[in-house]
Amino acid sequence: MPLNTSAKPQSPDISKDINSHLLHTVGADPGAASSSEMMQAVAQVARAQLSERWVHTQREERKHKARRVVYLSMEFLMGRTLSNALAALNLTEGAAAGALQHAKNLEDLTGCEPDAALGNGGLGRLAACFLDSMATLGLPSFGYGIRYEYGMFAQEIQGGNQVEYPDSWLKDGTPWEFPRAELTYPVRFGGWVAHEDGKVVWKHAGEVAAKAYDMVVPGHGTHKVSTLRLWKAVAPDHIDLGAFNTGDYARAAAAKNEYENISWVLYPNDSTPAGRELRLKQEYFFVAASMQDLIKRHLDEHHTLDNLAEHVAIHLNDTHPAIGVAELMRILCDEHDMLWDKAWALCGKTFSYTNHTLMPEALETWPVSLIQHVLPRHLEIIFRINKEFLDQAARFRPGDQEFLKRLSLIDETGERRVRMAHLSVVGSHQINGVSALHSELLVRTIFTDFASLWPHRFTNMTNGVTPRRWLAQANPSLSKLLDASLGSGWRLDLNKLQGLKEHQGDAAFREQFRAIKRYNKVRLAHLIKETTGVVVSPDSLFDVQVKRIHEYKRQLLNVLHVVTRYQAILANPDAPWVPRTVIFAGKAASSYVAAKSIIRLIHDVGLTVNNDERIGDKLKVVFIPNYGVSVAEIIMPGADLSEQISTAGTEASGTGNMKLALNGALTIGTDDGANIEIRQNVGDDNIFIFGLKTPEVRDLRVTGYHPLNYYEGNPTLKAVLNAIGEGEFSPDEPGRYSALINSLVWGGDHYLLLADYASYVATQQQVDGVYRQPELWSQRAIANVAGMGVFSSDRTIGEYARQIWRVTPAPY
Ligand code: 26W
Repeated sequence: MPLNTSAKPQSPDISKDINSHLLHTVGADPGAASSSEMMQAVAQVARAQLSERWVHTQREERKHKARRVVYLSMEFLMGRTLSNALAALNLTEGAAAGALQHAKNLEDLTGCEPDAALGNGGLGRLAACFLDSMATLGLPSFGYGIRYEYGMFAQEIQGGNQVEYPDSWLKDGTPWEFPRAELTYPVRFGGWVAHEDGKVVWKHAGEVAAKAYDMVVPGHGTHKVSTLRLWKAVAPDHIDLGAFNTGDYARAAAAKNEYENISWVLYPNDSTPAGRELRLKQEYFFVAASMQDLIKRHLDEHHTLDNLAEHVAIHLNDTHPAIGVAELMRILCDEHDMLWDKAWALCGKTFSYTNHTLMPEALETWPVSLIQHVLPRHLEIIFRINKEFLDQAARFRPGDQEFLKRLSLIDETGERRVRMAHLSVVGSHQINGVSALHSELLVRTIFTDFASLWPHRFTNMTNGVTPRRWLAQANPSLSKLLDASLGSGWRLDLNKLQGLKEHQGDAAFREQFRAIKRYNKVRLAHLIKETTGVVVSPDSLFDVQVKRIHEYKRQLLNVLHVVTRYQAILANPDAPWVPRTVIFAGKAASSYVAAKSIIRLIHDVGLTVNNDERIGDKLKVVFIPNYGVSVAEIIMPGADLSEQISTAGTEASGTGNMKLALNGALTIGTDDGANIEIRQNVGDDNIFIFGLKTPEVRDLRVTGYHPLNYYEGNPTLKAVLNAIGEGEFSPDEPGRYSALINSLVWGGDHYLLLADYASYVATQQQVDGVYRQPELWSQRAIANVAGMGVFSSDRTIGEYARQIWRVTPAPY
């Protein structure tokens, strides 16, 4: 009997399998295989085991008629798969040994894999963390999305400007997908609706086939897996055969493209919904295919739809799949002859919805005319849902026409539009925000009227991140220290990190912790050198802001501080400055002019500051290009300071804030999103909170905000804004940033940068003060890691499973 039964079994020797796959699957000489060929061979070894686990999981779930969760999401930012799969399958050491036999490191192999970047930012990465947790908790689950041929664009910087390139992640194929040729469903569009003696028939005008490709998501510490099923649009076989037969191949190919373009590209926009027909078609395309798939599975197992709600929970990741509410009604009523009321009750028990943003410009609405054109039957269904809903609401508050107007699924001001958030709310039994503050703001602002009708529908599920990727995989050095001091259980129970509190006071432990941080900073410094050419010192404070570039996230406020510091160092070069490296990364939506201008400004400031000999190592500014999951895995462990500086009330949650704190960065942030809960969990002394709070932001806007007063009243701020606005950092084009600066001083400064500036700069000085005391800093950094247990996505998914989905791990 072994003493420690929880000890990890030894990782098996897989060198023979690797060689066999090199020879038989990859088609490469095992004696001369490249890193990329090795990566493919190792991936094949993992793939075979994933396949076994998938088959087993499906078989058991069928046998137990398990209740499942279906997670509908337009975005899944999966990143790379190999390292995670090896860890889950306990193959890491075996793969490393196999690689070594070919004179390679495992990192040489894993580095060859392109990211699956099928998402824009936080929402997409959250979906990927959730799949990891669903698999790990053993929840019967499917994620459904789109198999975009081109994911999030690749960002290059040319002359300080962002340039976008297509992300052809599939060009060399991927070892991770399982094409399911037999799972192909028709998805229809357009046409008109015939009402023939009580029967409704959608006379569609076009049809495309949706073909399933599965990615297997392995759980950790379990053999259970989750499935990510992605749909590819394929022209139906019968299209324009006439053109082919007459030899008009070009016309036939053009027709084919018209269908297949539906799954070509991810819309690279997280700020304003693209009001384009193709986007609406994408939304309906993947929802319709997913619904057919889940209904087929349900009928195979249960032979009736009457009990659908007992066996499936469908989750809407934001409003992007909201058309699913109308689609389920259409399937039940039109195709299965269910009565409307019964179908509607079933729908309401099945759907739940997460809102990820309060920003009015990001709330999806579609012109009624467009839905009429693309989905005429769905529009009728939406109108009927709306009518019955408004009748009910009118009984609740008789005579209040304004109330009904605000609640309506149709926005009647100007061009009539369907409000997808309203459709999601009326169709769901639970609606949640993604942090305590955000959920509270939802019921106080955009959903107040709904909350007065249905207070119990609204709830909070604070976001989380998977510790497997964001600690175990991204930070092997810290993981080793944690294993040695706490045991390895934190991977599956992140609350175990609390045990670090005991070690906080131990000088030797702090010393090791600092050495690990330094090692990770050296790694990050290498990446910076490689990608930007700038040499930075790992002994400087690494001050990190990484996220999509957006005005509300206030990268520009960070730049204002950088310039403040630059001017202060020049004015007082001999003061005991704490050397800083300010690190930015993130993509701007291609059409977002102000965000792109901020990227350019960061580069211009960097050029000036980094090349100013009077400054030296006291200040460096770098922008790491092409931010994505894999780049983040290097940045998070190397950060000292985490910038979370959105205007209070604008960042729904944030998840980068969690990844950074989990890796021992201290946060400088506003009272916003999950920062508030991070503060509660790490303690007030271990975080730097500054700036206006949400009610103060509201009050200031109501009483009248005058940015000019801040400009005139603060000479330091004035000097900074003047320097940027007058071209000190763009001498070749002095007016380059006048619009950006004018939007602050004269244009209303919508996100209140000037109002928060003084508080921000003062807080940055406090940061320096603590950083000067390495023992104190590392004590606080350790307290951050120790307090992050609650931000595991396992906790989040556990809450969703219990409170919203009522799904439990199948008992096998
Ligand atoms: C097409 C338009 C579009 C696409 C995506 C509009 C808005 C979105 C998302 C809501 C953007 C997003 O990623 N939101 C982020 O979601 C994270 C996960 O909940 C939160 O942590 C972030 O605060 C939120 O900005």
